[in-house]
Amino acid sequence: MKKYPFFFLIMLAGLWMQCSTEGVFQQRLILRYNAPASVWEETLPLGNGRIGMMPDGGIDTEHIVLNDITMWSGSEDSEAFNPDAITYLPEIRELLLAGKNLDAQKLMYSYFRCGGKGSSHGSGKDAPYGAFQTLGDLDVNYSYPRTGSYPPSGGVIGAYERTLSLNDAVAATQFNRDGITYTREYFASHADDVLVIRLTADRKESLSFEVKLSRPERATVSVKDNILYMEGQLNDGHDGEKGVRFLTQLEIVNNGGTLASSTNSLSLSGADEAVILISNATDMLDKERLTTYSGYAGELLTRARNTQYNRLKNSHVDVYREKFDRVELNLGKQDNITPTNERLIRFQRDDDPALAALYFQYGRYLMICGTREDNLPLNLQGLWANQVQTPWNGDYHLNINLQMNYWPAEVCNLSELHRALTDFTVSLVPSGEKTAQTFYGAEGWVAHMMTNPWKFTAPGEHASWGATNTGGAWLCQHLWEHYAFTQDKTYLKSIYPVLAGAADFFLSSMIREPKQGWLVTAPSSSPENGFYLPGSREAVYVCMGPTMDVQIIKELFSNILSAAEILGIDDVTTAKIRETIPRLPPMQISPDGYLQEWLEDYEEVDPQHRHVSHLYGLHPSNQISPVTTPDLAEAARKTLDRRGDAGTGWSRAWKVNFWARLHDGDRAYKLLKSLLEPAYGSEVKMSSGGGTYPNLFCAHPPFQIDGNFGGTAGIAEMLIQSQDGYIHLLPALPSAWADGSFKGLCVRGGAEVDAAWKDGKITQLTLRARTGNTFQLKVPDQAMAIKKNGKELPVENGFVPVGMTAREELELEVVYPG
Ligand code: FUC
Repeated sequence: MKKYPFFFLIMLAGLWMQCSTEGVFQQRLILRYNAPASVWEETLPLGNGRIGMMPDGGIDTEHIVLNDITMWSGSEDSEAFNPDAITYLPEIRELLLAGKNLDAQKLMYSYFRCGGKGSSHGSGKDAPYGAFQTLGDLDVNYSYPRTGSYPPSGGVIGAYERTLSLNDAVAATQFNRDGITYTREYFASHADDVLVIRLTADRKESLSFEVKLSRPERATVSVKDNILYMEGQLNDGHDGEKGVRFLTQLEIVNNGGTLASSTNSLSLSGADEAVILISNATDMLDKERLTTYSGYAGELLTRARNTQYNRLKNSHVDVYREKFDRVELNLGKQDNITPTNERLIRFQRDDDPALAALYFQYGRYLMICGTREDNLPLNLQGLWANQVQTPWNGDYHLNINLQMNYWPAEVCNLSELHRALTDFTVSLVPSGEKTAQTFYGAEGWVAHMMTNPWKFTAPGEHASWGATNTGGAWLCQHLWEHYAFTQDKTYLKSIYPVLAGAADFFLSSMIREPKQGWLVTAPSSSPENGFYLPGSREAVYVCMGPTMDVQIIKELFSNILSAAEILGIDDVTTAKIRETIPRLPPMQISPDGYLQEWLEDYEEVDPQHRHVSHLYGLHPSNQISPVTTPDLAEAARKTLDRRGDAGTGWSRAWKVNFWARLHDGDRAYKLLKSLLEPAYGSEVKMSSGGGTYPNLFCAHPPFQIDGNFGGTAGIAEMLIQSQDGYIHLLPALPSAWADGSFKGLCVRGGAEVDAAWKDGKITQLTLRARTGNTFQLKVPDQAMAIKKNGKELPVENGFVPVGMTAREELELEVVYPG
């Protein structure tokens, strides 16, 4: 190897650091704490999309919560398809047509609901519905060498730090105890599919600890040949044998010291170094795996045991970085010294732009670590749970929450991870068809307000939230968006029948409302808000044609027509859709100037309700825009003012996206700030306490991961938009982010964009086409022209058409006056 003088290397390192603060290289992105976690919401999440762990970094004892995304109790529930419900449907509809919503609702509560126990109001862990559950707990008891000082083993602790590097998905705990520095590194390998913890000390023979595995219920722990086993079977909810079975294996690979075992623990004493390896598998997705689940857990462990720690770590980092490094966001120099919990508190005063960038990248980190193509989608907890009865069963709520989890997938350059959701949607179809037939005598497929890995698609047991029947259709938006960003026609062809099936349900089940003759869903509800009928103070939820349903159906219909055109399809469904679109209700503005949430201008039970369902048309759909529908945009603005800026974590996150779509950067920023309000406590609250925990997990409260992804998507919406057929750079840039840069954000039509700006003006712009296409670029505000190779490009109505071939990279110059 050529030898470089030392000073040259120093210069290179200096240059690298300088560049890295200027955004040319990925910034160092670190979550840092100066004490062990005292509650779970301070622990640091690690994961590889299938398994995960959250260590608390304790000094004498360490508690590490373990997770597997397939740890679901329950099993398929044929009782959910309630055969009697349909006999009440004509009467419910008659009552709705006569304006007797309250009577219709009473019938719904009693009869038009899933059969069986449904979700058991979020206590479903022992019911067929089931719950996403923690895998268990790893507890480590450390003992430390005697120091010889007086008093002996003083246990003086110094230089404690606990970190999570977003750059390489590795967490670390380090401290000095009585003069010895102890270091622990933790990661959930993206390459070898095991959990890894390495312990070292800077003095030989200083490492001694005992490890135990446990679980609050349904687990047996044993030891054989110095391997710790934890195995069990979850409740299938039917007193049967169908529950998910799991097997965890743990092994210590030691350098020096003595390894010993008891009936339920392993211990090591006086070692120089140790690596704890944990593997886990369940039989939920066995059919798709080559081996059985128990064989798989053993295989993973054997492979990891035979691999050097550094190789394990390097290959993990390589696989992870391939995704993480696709996107950069630089809003200022990162402060990697101040503890993250303090930065979070200070953010309310100092507006540290770099913290917003860290939060954005944390959302991408959580997506890369929480989901993967071949497994279940991220649930309400993502992949991370510390309970066996998680809040709301840790399931898949389809009236905002599951969808929000995947909002960043495309724009944040993690398109392949969207497949977890799109494949899951496809898997709901057979159950959804049965639900359409059983409850409505309708064609196609439908999913209501919530689902689980057992493909629950029936109406929920409580009509106030369970009646919404556009859950599946909302998921179909994601099927289309994946195409819009990738332009993958083979994929589009494969999902076309799913879109068409969702449309068939509405085409065959909507009824004609009497006043205007519009076609509407009935019965339905506007998630989860109620209203008063004139002259009554009783809350009503059940209605016909809530605005959100109409918007979702319109979008589904128009996506199908676009897909049909691309694929050259012209069939009965497309013909019916063309006929039906003009018969759907329009969006209506109330006499007070709000966008109406329901067909009628009812008074809401809770004007500040966390759901803002009728603005689905503003975001995630594009039916309301300040450019194309200014009146509706103004009504949306008024609606948001009336709803207020508070709410649960995910509600605040959605509002960041709304204001970004209204091109109001400072208001979007205000909402982002409220999303980042420091939160404590894990008690369920429905209208207060939303914000962000010390580990940057979103607080509903309790912890619910959707707000993290909604926040990340919201930041992306502030920087780039492409929903209206053109690329809009910095559409909602807040004054707090006057200077910055990003790399690798994606737009519909199939391109990546890099941009830098100063005082809000674009100073650098690069487009990278993934597919050959013509991209319409909106001339940025205040700009005069856009140049390519020094030559001005022609402008058509404020847009510059940029034709590109696949994989072409283009540098453009934005010219401002002066
Ligand atoms: C819906 C929301 C709640 C919560 C729950 C998981 O019911 O209204 O706020 O997010 O899902």
